[in-house]
Amino acid sequence: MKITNANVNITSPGRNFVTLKVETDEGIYGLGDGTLNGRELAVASYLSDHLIPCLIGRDPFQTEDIWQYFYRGAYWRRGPVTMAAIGAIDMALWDIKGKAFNTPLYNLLGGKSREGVMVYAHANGKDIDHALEDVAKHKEMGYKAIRVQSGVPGISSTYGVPKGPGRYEPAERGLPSEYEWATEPYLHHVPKLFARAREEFGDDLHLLHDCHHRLTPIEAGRLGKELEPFHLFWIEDPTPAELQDGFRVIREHTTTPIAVGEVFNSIWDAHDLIRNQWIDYLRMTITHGGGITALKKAADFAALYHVRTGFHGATDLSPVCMAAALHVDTAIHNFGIQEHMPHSDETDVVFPHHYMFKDGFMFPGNAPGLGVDLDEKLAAKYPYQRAYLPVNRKLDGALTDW
Ligand code: CS2
Ligand code: MG
Repeated sequence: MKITNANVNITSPGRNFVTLKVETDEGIYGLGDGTLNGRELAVASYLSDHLIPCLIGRDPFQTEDIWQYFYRGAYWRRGPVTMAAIGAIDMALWDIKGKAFNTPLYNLLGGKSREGVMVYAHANGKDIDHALEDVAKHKEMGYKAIRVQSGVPGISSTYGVPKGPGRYEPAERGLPSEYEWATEPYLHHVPKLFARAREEFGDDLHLLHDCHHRLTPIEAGRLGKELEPFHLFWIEDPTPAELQDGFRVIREHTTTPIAVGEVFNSIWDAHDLIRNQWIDYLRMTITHGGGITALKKAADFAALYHVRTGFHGATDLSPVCMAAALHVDTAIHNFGIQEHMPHSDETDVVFPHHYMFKDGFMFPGNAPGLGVDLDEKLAAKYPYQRAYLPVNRKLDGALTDW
């Protein structure tokens, strides 16, 4: 089989997505997600201008060699743009392989290690009462694990909480908006939120929380320690992770499990975190981490150190990436949990898919390959719209991590 053509589709059914379609001389095509929230066009250009010309004519079954060709062969390694582009190609090639063998992707990755993939939902509210109402709603929908974020008194905008009515969506159309941040009110507030959550929902529901890179290691240690009585499933991104050593400090102070990795684009970003057992869950994204080939290796490496997976599944990853994550989740032994932030109906019809949700679990479906398609005619009705993630400032105006 030979790759005859590849093109990049950019569409915005509710939000922007970058999708690579790779075609072959046998009429089989594969899809890959290359969406990088707020930087979509850079990945599209990297693919169209630099990678696709080198892809034409290759055998799509050579997933390992093609991955190495674009990673090692570029001389310039890593970075979110490069790795999202490689991730899109890798995903599309695995999709082709599954379709060519007429089998769902998980069968090519080791088969089924489990029947269903436990997912966690997002619950949020402008204050504790509203956040807990939203938890009740998601529990009613069958979720066994729920991430809880609430507005913090004294801070006008908080990560994870929509500014108005409607679902939370991190990217906003137009230029970046500015959020506000203060650590002390947040640290006072979060233990109260989870005390109330345990009081109302008992011990069985898994509760999670995302700190979204905002604390120093010692502040994260304090938060983790104060949350111990409420036994969270994890706290996520307690501190920015460029300094992997920072997690040693957190570990010295708390037994609350830690999840990190949605902004990583290489296993080297997590190398010290994993081999020192400073984290419990690796949250890399199949797209941004370089695709299925790279993430399967990362998960196998993490398994040696009792680190499980909790792959990123926000709405800025397209249904193509969601499907890829569900196939990997189904196949690997050290799966932990999968994030599930449902796409809008507009997005779902542009990307018809076989994966499904039932009673707190998701299933990749049994269609060959990834089991996701792209309705190109419909996609063309939603042209790209400039959108950015917000930036964040402390109350004195200093820029801080969003
Ligand atoms: C988040 C994301 O899903 C998560 O845990 O941290 O919503 C993140 O903010 C976005 O993916 C950024 O693009
Ligand atoms: Mg997160």
